[in-house]
Amino acid sequence: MNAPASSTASEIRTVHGACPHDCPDTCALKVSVQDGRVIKVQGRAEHGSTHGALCTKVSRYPERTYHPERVLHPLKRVSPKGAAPEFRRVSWTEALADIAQRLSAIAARDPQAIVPYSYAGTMGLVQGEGMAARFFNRLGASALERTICASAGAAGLQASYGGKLGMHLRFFAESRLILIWGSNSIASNLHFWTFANQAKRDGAKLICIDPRKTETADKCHQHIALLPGTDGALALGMMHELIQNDWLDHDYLAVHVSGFEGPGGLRERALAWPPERTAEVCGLSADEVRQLARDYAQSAPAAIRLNYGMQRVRGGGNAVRLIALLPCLTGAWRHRAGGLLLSSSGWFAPYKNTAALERADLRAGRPQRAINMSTIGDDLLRPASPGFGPKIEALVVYNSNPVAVAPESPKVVQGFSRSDLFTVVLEHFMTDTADLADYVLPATTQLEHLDVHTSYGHTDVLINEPAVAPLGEAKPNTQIFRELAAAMGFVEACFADDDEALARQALRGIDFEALRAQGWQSLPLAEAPFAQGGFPTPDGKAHCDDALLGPADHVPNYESAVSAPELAKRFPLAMISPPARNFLNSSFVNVKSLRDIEGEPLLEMHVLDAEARGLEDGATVAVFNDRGVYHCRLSVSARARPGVVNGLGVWWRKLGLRGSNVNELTHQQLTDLGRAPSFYDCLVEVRAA
Ligand SMILES: Nc1nc2c(c(=O)[nH]1)N[C@H]1C(S)=C(S)[C@@H](COP(=O)(O)OP(=O)(O)OC[C@H]3O[C@@H](n4cnc5c(=O)[nH]c(N)nc54)[C@H](O)[C@@H]3O)O[C@H]1N2
Ligand SMILES: Nc1nc2c(c(=O)[nH]1)N[C@H]1C(S)=C(S)[C@@H](COP(=O)(O)OP(=O)(O)OC[C@H]3O[C@@H](n4cnc5c(=O)[nH]c(N)nc54)[C@H](O)[C@@H]3O)O[C@H]1N2
Ligand code: SF4
Ligand SMILES: [Mo]
Repeated sequence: MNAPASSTASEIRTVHGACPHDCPDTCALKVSVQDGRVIKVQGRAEHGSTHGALCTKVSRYPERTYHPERVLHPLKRVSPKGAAPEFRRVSWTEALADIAQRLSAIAARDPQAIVPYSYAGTMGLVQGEGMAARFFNRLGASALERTICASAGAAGLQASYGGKLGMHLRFFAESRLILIWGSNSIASNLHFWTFANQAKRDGAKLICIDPRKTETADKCHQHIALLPGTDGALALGMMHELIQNDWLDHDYLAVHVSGFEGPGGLRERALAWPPERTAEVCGLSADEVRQLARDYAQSAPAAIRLNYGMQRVRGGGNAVRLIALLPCLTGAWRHRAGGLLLSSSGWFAPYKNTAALERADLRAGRPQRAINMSTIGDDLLRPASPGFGPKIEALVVYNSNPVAVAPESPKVVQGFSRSDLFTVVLEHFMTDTADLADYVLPATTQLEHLDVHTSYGHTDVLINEPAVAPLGEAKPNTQIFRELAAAMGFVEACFADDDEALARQALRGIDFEALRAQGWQSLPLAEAPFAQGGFPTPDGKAHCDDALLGPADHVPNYESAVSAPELAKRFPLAMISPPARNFLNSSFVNVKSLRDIEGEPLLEMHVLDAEARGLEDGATVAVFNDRGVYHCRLSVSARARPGVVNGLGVWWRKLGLRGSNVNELTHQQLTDLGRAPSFYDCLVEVRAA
């Protein structure tokens, strides 16, 4: 049933798949194949969290795979960088030989001038950093700090808990109170919403904490529309109330938490945040803060679904660190339906054999400088220097679309347009990034290759079997790096490992045959992981003594009236740019049926802000600051709170209005912890275009 073998005419065969996208749900797929063609992609009914349902995007996965604009053979650039992109079809032999020659010449001077650039176009262990990491380690290339999404929150969780660990998804169904915090779950974490909705039907209260009145906020009992970047302050204000009203679990605190009591401890620091101060910083009323703390303390079990939206600001790391301590103060962790979930990915750590998969030993002690993917705009424009190392001379991009998704795109575009930069892009489509490549190499989609997947929203390992043969001349990422390794003269045996060997090497303690047979394997984990403490820190306790910012637990955004008053006079609106429901980051923007649902790139603005500017609903507007201009359609909407505008979705620049997207406006300053971008820490002004 799982073999990619050919089927007899008209017989429908089903194949076990896994959704490859950067989404916490990692759905189990049932892929139906007829006459060598995928005819349908559905959710596996038997899989616990997938429950037979997919989001609209991935139900359209065949439309994406069989898209008439799929790149199906290697392309070589024939127009100068900066001019309209023109490419010529070349053979794999010609492309690989030329790329190997170009990279070898650079490597002979300094291999660190070559930089891999990848993220989560696929989350698969095999097609992600499987063969690719081996290739770049053997080459001695620069490392990439993969910070663009989650590293501030990861650092916050690490500080509090010692790892990226959280509640089990399914037990949210039994919670009495759920704080949906910085998460538009209905759009971006649909299969969590199913469990939250179950709790709601059983009488639980749902509270959404989000500057935007999202589709999820519509379905919650209460919406707390705080200002962007003030979540750390809100957590401190809640703690103030928990302490003042003695809503603490003293036994849990005494045995399982360190750094709460004593001079400089969290108790003392939180007492500096009475509801009035908190309310002023957060743009809320003091009663909202008091009532939130009361609800949180008095409804057991209380659960928090935190998501990454709230950590894309200067203080994002410490905000996560503080929110993660709330269930330690109340002892919510004692119950399996209490606690917090930001990411479950740490549960997989013992089962992932990264050393075997990525083979860091192939670096053989050579130096390795790291380039932060979130500052690629600046770094491409930097000359060689002792602090920076060599100028970047070559980029190999796979599983990512940096020209659209990285912050401050005017600089990213300028960097990618350098005529002396050699860029290779492995892609399905001619994205904004592929348009600036020297070579575009056709990669397979999830329906055409093998992979294994972990998840950051649940705790199952999944397999994805290839359903059909690669289309055209497309090859899996692994195969492209295998052939590139051969062309470069790398002879180590590990470059001959096939994808199944890579999949087996990537996992340990998982029965691979059982995984194949069922399509997934669940990790054997405790139901209430921290009921008796046991955090993965050296002393087994949760830590609030890591005052990583020093005495200030909360910092205002880089761009705010508090920290940059002159800037705020010129650009008085705070802009956040959360995901669009029918795209996945910049993926699917080119799938017409999905783009038709989204319509046009939108900026949501409150009616008071629109009236103050004489702007009408539906107008084409220019959103601008000192970094750039973004053209989009204005939606005068109650989804925006006064003073905050919502620029939805990361559109492909070339499919947006006048060739721009929201990252024209974002900046490259990094978060307090984790060296991540602060996409939602951005001031703008808006005028009619
Ligand atoms: N449909 C769809 N699903 C997706 C994605 C997508 O692009 N489209 N992206 C995927 C990816 S890459 C990720 S990382 C995950 C999670 O990605 P997230 O970015 O967490 O996704 P959301 O839950 O949609 O959005 C976060 C929410 O945070 C809110 N927010 C913004 N600033 C603040 C703030 O300062 N404080 C608070 N409390 N809230 C704030 C936004 O208004 C938004 O509603 O989702 C994944 N799922
Ligand atoms: N302003 C703003 N910017 C943001 C965000 C935001 O909320 N606001 N969100 C940020 C977040 S959370 C993230 S995670 C990043 C996401 O940034 P990226 O990880 O770059 O995500 P995508 O834009 O989806 O681009 C992934 C690309 O990989 C390609 N791909 C998919 N599978 C394969 C494969 O098997 N092989 C190859 N070679 N290519 C493949 C797809 O075709 C797609 O073009 O964007 C960030 N940028
Ligand atoms: S994008 Fe998320 S919800 Fe949609 S199919 Fe993939 S894992 Fe499931
Ligand atoms: Mo992300």
